[in-house]
Amino acid sequence: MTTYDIDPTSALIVVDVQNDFVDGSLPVSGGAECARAVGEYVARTADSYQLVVTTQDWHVDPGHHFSDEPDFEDTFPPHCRAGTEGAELHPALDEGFGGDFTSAVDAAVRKGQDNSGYSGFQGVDASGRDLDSILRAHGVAALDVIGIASSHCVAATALDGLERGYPVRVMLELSVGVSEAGESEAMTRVRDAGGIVIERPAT
Ligand code: VGL
Repeated sequence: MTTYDIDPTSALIVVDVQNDFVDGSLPVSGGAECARAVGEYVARTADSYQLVVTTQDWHVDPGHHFSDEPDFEDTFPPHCRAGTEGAELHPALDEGFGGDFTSAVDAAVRKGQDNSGYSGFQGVDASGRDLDSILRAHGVAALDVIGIASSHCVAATALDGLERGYPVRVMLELSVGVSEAGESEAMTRVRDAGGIVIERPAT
């Protein structure tokens, strides 16, 4: 795995590494490998970050986001229903971490209760604090965004972060997309908005 220079004032945002996106109702190819790699990465780097934050899709009634005839771009099979097993963080995070992954997590936000909820910035923690407030309260000055899916929630979180003035990096080695084309289009948008996208190393 690549070694990244980490700004000690930055936060790591681990986006939606949830059961449904790995081996549940909306599996993303490479999800399990991604979850394990994220676990390993966090084991190695959690102390180097100002903050480690997880996001979770947490759908109650997300309207047209759920469809019986999904196009996998704007509409999807039902997934990550609030309170279900499918919405929990995937256990490969623990395997990669070598223990309880959540022991390294400083804040956890849930999003998408009544909408598509692509961006982690739509998320709130258990006490109702939104992601931006959490980051500002901890003096976070930059973001590394990784997870599932690069084509959707990783990209939306990165774009929202840039819009709020945070320098943002996306590490694709620690992310997977719903499709290659979707990932590539989304990462072009992130770059165009001023973000840094770090490609997967050649294998
Ligand atoms: C996501 C597709 C549908 C994501 C969420 O977490 O990137 N992708 N809903």
